[in-house]
Amino acid sequence: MSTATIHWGHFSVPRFLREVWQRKPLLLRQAFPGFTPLLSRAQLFALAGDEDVESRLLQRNGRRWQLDQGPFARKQIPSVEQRNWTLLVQGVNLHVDAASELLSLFRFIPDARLDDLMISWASDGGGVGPHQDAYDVFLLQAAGRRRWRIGPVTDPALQPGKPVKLLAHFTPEEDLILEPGDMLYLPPGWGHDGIAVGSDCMTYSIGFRAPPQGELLKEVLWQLAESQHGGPIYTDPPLREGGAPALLPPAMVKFAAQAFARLKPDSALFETVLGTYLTTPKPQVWFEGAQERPASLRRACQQTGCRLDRRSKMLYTGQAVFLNGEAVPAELAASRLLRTLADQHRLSAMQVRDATVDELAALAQWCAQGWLLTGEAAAVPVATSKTRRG
Ligand SMILES: [Mn+2]
Repeated sequence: MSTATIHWGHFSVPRFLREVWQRKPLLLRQAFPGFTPLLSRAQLFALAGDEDVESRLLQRNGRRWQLDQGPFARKQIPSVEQRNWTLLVQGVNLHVDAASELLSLFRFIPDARLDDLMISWASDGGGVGPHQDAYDVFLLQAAGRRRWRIGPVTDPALQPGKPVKLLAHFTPEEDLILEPGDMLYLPPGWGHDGIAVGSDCMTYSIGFRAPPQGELLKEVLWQLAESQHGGPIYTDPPLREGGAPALLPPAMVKFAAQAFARLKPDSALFETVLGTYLTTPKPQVWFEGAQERPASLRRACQQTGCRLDRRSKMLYTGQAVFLNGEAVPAELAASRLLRTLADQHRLSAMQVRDATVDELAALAQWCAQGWLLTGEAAAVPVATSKTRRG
């Protein structure tokens, strides 16, 4: 697949960011003219059979919904002729280079917001029902047709007793049919209900997560607590024998409150927490390390350049560089070369030749861990799906 560009029509990236992003939906007809699906139906179903891939199967029978979690053997997936079911495959960009390349077209949004590419396949009538998400999402129609009914959510109440979150009272404002190559953008909290019109409907959801503040706070507090290394241990105040052994000692409550009051988070800590948290690979991600020795990996980087593996996540701030859940060592924290790698996802042989000894050692180390690819693998990725099957 040649990764085309997004055809913005009357829009452009700057105009989209100024007028639409996080504000209102936008339908881009033929955003990808002549779009060819990155995976066939058979390849997608095969991916859903892999234990390292997150997948779900949702079937509707009248008002009854049934949700199952993958992996799915082919015989567990209903016949494509059967109506009203959909298969959702999460994180396709982690497994398919071409999907990762497609996501790179959306890097006008900060990487820190990017979640994944989910592919849904639906039989006639299939869909996930009316709902809203805490995501900005681009819904690219890859094959077949899907009818989208969209509208602001005025009542967030959910239908009781359903295995998925379905809006109880959804009043769509717009009714759209998307054809292959069309793309619909929806801001977070916008209600939507997409139903396959005819079989073989494939929709690509490019999701940008809006993390809730409480979730980030949880990470900050967790890391702050870790940095205390346990701290002083609790000692009893003078005890007197009494008739209330089950009473929680007020001194212990005060002791916990003092520990909290002693926390002095500075802005560097918040950066470290977010940088490591947002680059931590998802639990089902694993890397294949390289077998070569450090010296030959260094030479390979210098001769062919290198690129980030599609599963690697890299972010930076003014003070730090983060890769796959780790901050780089202090001597590399100011590296411009590493920031270039983070922004471009690759370094040319010429760029690597300017690397310092420390930078080159780090690149070789990451190659050894499989976070970075070099040699032939560093060349422009080809559209191959993952070969390993669980
Ligand atoms: Mn959705």
